[in-house]
Amino acid sequence: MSIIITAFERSPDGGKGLARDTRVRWALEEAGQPYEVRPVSFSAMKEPAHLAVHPFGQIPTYEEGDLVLFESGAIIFHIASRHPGLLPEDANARARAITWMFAALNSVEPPILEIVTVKFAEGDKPWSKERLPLVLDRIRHRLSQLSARLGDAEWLDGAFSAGDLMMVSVLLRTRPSGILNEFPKLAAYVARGEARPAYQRAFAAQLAFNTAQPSAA
Ligand code: GTB
Repeated sequence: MSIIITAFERSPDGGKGLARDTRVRWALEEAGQPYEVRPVSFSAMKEPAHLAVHPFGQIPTYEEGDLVLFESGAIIFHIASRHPGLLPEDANARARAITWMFAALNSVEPPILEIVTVKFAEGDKPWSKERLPLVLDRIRHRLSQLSARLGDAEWLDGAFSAGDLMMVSVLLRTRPSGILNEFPKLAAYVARGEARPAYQRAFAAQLAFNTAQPSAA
């Protein structure tokens, strides 16, 4: 059954891999699953055809036969559940890997996303400049806790898992802020994720997609 995901027609990051289709591409590459990409423009995202696939008018989505999914976490959990390589066989280790997926999405990503809110959505507000250092300190607090837990381990809990895929993807969102450099163990952890051949293929694919010349038609 062929897999189709959606991605920005042109990501605002110009191919830096920060949009959430990259994490889905990465999971598919780790699982050895071929996929196609349907580009969606910002305006098309809010049209009924795309809203039927994604109720919030966003990317990424995932279609496989009559299965239609949205939310990168649910998509990656689905891929990891159906194919070997992203979740351990042992039931307890599997539960812990899933816990790290949730931790990435529910405890680490939210403070990081506040940077975007404060800089862009609220950038013109008079209190925005004062708020930014508070947001950065909240991120620092969470990253220091994560760094303490990771310690000198290669991955969060034994072998690389979907938990690491999600955590590395979330941490990559801090790259434009430079804050990751304050946490050498986390920076090295992210570098290990980026060095994985599956990540490299996913990154190259989204870059090619975002830098392709528009067709003459
Ligand atoms: N919780 C959802 C999930 O995990 O799938 C969130 C999905 C989401 O935020 N999608 C964004 C989107 O479709 C793209 S990834 N936005 C358009 C809209 O809401 O209208 C977020 C994103 C966008 C751009 C960059 N960038 O340019 O660096 C990085 C991340």
